[in-house]
Amino acid sequence: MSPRTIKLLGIQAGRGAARPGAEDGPYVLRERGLVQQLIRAGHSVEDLGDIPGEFETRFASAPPGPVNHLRNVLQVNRHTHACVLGTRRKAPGAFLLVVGGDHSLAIGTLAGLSDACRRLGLLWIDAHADFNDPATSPSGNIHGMSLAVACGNGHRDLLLISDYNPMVDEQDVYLLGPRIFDVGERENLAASRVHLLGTDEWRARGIVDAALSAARDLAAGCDHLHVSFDIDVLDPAFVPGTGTPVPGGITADEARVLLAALGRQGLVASAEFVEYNPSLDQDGRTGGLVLELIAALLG
Ligand SMILES: [Mn+2]
Repeated sequence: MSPRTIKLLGIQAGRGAARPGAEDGPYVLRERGLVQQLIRAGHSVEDLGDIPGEFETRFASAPPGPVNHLRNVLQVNRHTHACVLGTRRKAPGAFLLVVGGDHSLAIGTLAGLSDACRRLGLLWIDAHADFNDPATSPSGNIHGMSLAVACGNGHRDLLLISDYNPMVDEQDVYLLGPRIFDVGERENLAASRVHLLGTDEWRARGIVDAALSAARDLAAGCDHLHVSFDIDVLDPAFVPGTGTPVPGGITADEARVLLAALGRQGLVASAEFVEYNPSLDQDGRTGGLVLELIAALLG
């Protein structure tokens, strides 16, 4: 990607997940030189810090219910919505880079982006579909519901974070890489118009070719293209530091080449990297790879 102004936002969301630790992702990525890396690549960087506000972000276990930690996840995502919307309005030409945090944070980023643009396009790259609703979710963890909420299906209070419902039209979503589904989630997905390429089909069509073609298709109709990259789309062999690993994912090389191709194509206007969990990492290699993946997109 050619030199840009990058607005960097950390979202220390931890209570949408099943295990503690993802809330420390933004801190550790900064400690390991995320900002300096972007500057070395020639970009002008404004680090907006983490989401400000008076709320608890550290993980806590919850008695399982239909929507765990709803109040807290609402607070984090309302603040995220305001922060993303304000940033897009003040600096519409800047690239917004979000680092998480668990994937529940996408509700807030997509709400903000949706309210700031005319028509949002979304590449959701993930081992999971995150398409559960409170009735289909076996765990009640909101990080498995965030794409469904963005598409207009979920707890009412979450849907209301954005001025628009849905935040993104199903036909403007490409879901790449999922390889495990809950039963009701699979039914919801089958009934939707989301473009779905599971890992095997994605690889058969070409990891890079299929993603570039999806991005081109979205950019033809949408005025803002966002990439939501859940690092668990990679095989657990490459990312021990993530909370819900699923065997059979893409390799580190495939992910690097994919993101570099998307960066070169120049259609992506914002991206988030989520579900990096430093407390589960081994020898810091997941964190190192996340930095490499960000560099691949923005290098
Ligand atoms: Mn996810």
